[in-house]
Parts: sequence; structure tokens; C-alpha cells
Amino acid sequence: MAESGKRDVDFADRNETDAAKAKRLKNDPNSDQDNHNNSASENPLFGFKTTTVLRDSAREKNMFVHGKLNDQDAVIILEKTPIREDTLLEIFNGSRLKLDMRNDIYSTYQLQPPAHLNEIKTTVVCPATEKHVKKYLRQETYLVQETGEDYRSITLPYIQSQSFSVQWVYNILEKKAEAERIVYEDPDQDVGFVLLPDFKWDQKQLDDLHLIAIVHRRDIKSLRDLTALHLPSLTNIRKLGEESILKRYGVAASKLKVYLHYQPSYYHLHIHFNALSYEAPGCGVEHAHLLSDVIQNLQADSQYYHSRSLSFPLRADEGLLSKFKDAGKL
Ligand code: M7G
Repeated sequence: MAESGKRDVDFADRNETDAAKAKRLKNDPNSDQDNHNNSASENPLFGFKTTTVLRDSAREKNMFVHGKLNDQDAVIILEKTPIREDTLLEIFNGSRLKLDMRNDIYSTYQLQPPAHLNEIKTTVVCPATEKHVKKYLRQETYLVQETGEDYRSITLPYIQSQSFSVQWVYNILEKKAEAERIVYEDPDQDVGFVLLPDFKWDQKQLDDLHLIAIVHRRDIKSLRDLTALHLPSLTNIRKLGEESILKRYGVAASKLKVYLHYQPSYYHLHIHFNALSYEAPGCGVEHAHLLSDVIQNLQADSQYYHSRSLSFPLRADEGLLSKFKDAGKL
């Protein structure tokens, strides 16, 4: 068994296990290689026309691409997935190797693993709004300090007119989407929530574990709306969320960071559960608020998040940044 951070996930809901797949490929090694989907009916990305690469990173091995899919604006996120310990045997025994160079005790190769170990995690947003395109475009950022009053006079009117749709959140709460992915639900409409894997996590390894708890209540937009009245809900999410993650994935609370984003992208209260050692995008001090700190702050002062100044980064082209500039706050 690997150390806890690298333990393999037990996929109760995966259709075909890696072992079964390996067996199938052993009998028919070409079955995956030949399985290219070259028509629109089999491959929803067929005919995608790239307009621009919004962002890419050789280190993170990802690329954010803007383009047209069936004449609709789309953003596609391509991301090479981590190498998993449980696939090493297959990688070493079942790959084709092409020698690049050899020198003394050193040699480098191009290794072609079996196709099912060479997958690229792909996220599609279609139709994508201009706001989605901007979200993924690499941009200079500026730190804004927002007082409680700024929130009410600048930020709130802005997010009420401009924020991303939270239809995907309602689909989850109403079991119209991702119902089979739910890890835990407390159905109480006041303090309850749904816990499920964030779609950034492919669930293949625990190193980048990422789940979100989405509250059933629809009237809490963000951290700013929280008061001591919400403490039962927050402590419930922390306790039951941590217990469910321990039960399902074997990861203890002491190996998790549990936090909220401010500003979030989606204004329906949700809480992130991340592997402690994983440097998730947006978990820095300028963006993330630990749930345990939030709980303590509300215990000390019910109006803490109504009155305190909160800092957060905004990208150069974000409308909210212009609003802060127009108000002479930057
Ligand atoms: P956030 O704190 O509002 O902002 O987090 P961020 O997107 O800037 O981090 C929302 C979280 O919900 C993100 O971690 C997204 O990856 C995740 N997410 C977004 N969508 C549209 C979905 C979805 O459809 N399903 C799931 N499971 N997660 C999503």
C-alpha cells in the first residue's frame, strides 16, 4: 500500500477498473488505439476551431483554448494528468520506448504508454460567455481592499448584474446532474449540503483531492452574507464533510485544507475541501479563507463579515476592478 497521500482511490462508480482494462488490452492491445472518434456523433469536440490560446503552462501541463464549437463560443481546458503509482507496472511493461540519446550511465526515451494511461483531462464550457473567456485569460492582477460599505455600494450591485449563472449548482442540488457523483448529502434545507468532487479533480489520485460542499440554502451568496446564524450550517459541513472524506477516501481532517473563496466565481455558498499538500489554484492567502477561521470569527462577532475589510485579487480586465477605480478606491 502506498503512503496515505498517494493511496489509490477506490472507484465504486467507475465502469471499468484499470485492472479490467489492462486485461482487455492484453487480449486486444489495439482496441483503444484504434478507437479514435472522428465524427461529431462520437466526439463532441470534432471540428472545434481554435481562436486563441488563453493560457498555457509547461510546468502545469495544461492549456486553456478559446474557439468555436458548432458556431458557438467554447473554452476547452486540456490537462495532462499525474502519473499514478498503481499504473507503474503497466507503464514499464506495456509501453513502447524510443531512445532519444544515451551517454555513459544516462539515457532518455520517448515512452508511449498504453492509450488508456495517456489520457488528457478535458473540460468543455460551451456555450462560453465572454466572462468565461476572461476568467481563463492570463491577466495581470491587482489587490483590492473592500470595506463592508464598499461591498454593499460597489460589489453587490455588480455581482447582481454580472455574475456567472449558478444553474449548474441548482442541477446538483436537484439531482438533475452529477447525482451519481455525490459523496455525501445532508438533505436538511436549512443546515444541509451536498458534498461531491469538484470537476477540477479527476479522482484518480488523492494527491490533488478536491471536493466541494454546496449548501442547500439559496440565499447565501458568499462569505459576506454569513452571520452567527449560519454557524450550525458551517460546523455541520465541517464535521460531516471531514467524516465523509475520511470514510470514502481514507484522508484524515488533519490532511485537509477546508476553505471558502472570496471573491468566489459562483455566488452560491460552497466550501472547498483540498488535500493539504496540494497547491490548488486560488488557495493563497489573498483568495482563501479557512473554514475554521470563519467559524471562529463569527463566534466572536456575528457581524464580522458584514463590517470587516476583505482583500482579494481582481484581474486587469474585470468589470469589478473598473468599478473600484471609478469609485476612487484604487
Ligand atoms: P469558486 O470558489 O466559486 O471559484 O469555486 P473558482 O472557480 O474561481 O475556484 C467553484 C468551484 O466549483 C471550482 O473549484 C470549480 O472547479 C467547481 N465547479 C465549477 N463548475 C461549473 C462545476 C460543475 O459543473 N461541477 C462540479 N462538480 N464542480 C464545478
